[in-house]
Amino acid sequence: MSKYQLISHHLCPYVQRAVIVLTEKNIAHERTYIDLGAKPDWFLNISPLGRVPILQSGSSVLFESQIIADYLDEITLGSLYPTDPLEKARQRSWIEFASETLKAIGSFYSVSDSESFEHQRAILRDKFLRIDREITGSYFEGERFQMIDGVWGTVFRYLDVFDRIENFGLLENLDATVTWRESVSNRPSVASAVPKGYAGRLEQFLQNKNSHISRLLK
Ligand SMILES: N[C@@H](CCC(=O)N[C@@H](CS)C(=O)NCC(=O)O)C(=O)O
Repeated sequence: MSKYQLISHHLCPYVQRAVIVLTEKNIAHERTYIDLGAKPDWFLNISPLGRVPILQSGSSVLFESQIIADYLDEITLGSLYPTDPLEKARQRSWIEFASETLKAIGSFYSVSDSESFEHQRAILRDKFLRIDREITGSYFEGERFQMIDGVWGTVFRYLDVFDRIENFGLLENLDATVTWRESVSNRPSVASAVPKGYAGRLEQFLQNKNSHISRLLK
């Protein structure tokens, strides 16, 4: 049995955040996928917030994806953060912004009428407009893959499915973000962070939402 067990869900972007660091840092681990619609008792017993990811190491339980990702980064060589404390803090600010962008994506695919959908589309577009100004290379900062790139890789993955539905113009004229998205999505740790059949599962999930985007999917 591996030292680390990651309690996961097939579609969860926060789980991917941990998986990307486990892969980048070559950390042996096992993953257990659970059904969040029928959470097992053993999971509810160990997960204080009832959410994935959970990282178990012996009798220790860690929760909250960024805390897990930072711990895995700290116990291995070659940090995925800049060494300068101010630059590190700045990147962590934009990591927090990625979590807010994931919430905006959740609203974007959940609203049921076209007016609310357009409103959420504008909110989401604004998130990309803001991050676009911060990018300084083919990765977020220069040419080195860092923690922030993996985190935003989990955001960009949604766009792959959205793009198959329609051009929502989320990245229109945002050339830096378009390049960044491509570099990050091609990074092996990011590309392999989801289980087989991910895209089909996400489409099914969106279809079941009974929202505006569900109707566009059909
Ligand atoms: N802030 C948390 C968010 C994790 C999260 O929202 N996980 C979702 C799946 S993507 C979950 O477990 N939801 C189940 C629930 O809230 O009941 C983190 O970064 O770990």
